[in-house]
Amino acid sequence: MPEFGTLLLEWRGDVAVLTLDRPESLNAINQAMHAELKQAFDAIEARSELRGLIVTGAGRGFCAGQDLSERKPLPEGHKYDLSLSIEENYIPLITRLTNLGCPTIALVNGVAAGAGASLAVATDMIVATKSARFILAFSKIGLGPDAAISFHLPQRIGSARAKAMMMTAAPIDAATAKDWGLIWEIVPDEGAADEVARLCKWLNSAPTAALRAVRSLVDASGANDLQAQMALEAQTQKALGYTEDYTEGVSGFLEKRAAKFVGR
Ligand code: LHQ
Repeated sequence: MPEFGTLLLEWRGDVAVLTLDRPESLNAINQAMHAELKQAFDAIEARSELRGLIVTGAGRGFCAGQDLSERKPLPEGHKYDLSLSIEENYIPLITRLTNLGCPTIALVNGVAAGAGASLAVATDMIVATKSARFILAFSKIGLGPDAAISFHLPQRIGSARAKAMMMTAAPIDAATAKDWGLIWEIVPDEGAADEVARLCKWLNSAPTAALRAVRSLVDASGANDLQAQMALEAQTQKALGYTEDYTEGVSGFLEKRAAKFVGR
């Protein structure tokens, strides 16, 4: 298991729990964290049995986005090319997260701002603590959205709310986020650790291939027409019908017992 300075990566069974660990800056993503995120994803992707990823933050925040202390204005006549960091860091990060062969969950334990919100929204499912807030802070510093939030957010909450969130940078609390369908569940602030344990237990006993199929199908639905989507569903069920978990699921039902899924 790699040792990190800005992250914690632990395994609970076959579920990876990735904790952003720079609480003094609300887990803002600096260059060191970007580098360690790459190593963490190398380790996660290399796992032979991978049944889930939970991303959360240490301390009172989830992630405050890009570390702005690394973006101090340059001397007169010099400017940063912001596309470089996006192409080198954020695009690979979101690509790897959304391509992972298991369900991904963000446990948003406090403020999620800028690219921190983008990271949470790129997961399959968000659980947030009661005091969590989502702030699309980009416009506050004169930037547009990045790290795929302009792709994912309108899909989740519709373009009117997504545009207003991104233009105003207004903090959206957990209750509103749930009302809008951005998050699945709210847990008490002091219940975050228990929730991680509960989610790990569920993911470690879930039919992983079937959950992975949910993401593939839902993600494909935006670009497919009805016939293409139904054909994809048929092909997906064909593949799932050959899995150990399908055989076990049906046996469990017929034998009136809980199925014991192995994730394959
Ligand atoms: C921070 C940060 C932070 C460093 C809090 N950096 N220290 C951008 C540029 C380039 C390329 C790619 O993409 C991007 C994407 C982006 O992510 S742009 C958006 C960047 N993030 C922001 O603009 C958010 C900035 N932070 C805030 O607005 C506030 O801190 C929020 C609303 C998140 C939380 O407010 P509070 O709860 O009042 O906490 P705080 O402001 O007191 O922050 C606590 C500490 O964390 C503080 O440090 P200090 O030494 O004073 O205690 C902050 O400076 C530090 N911090 N965010 N992004």
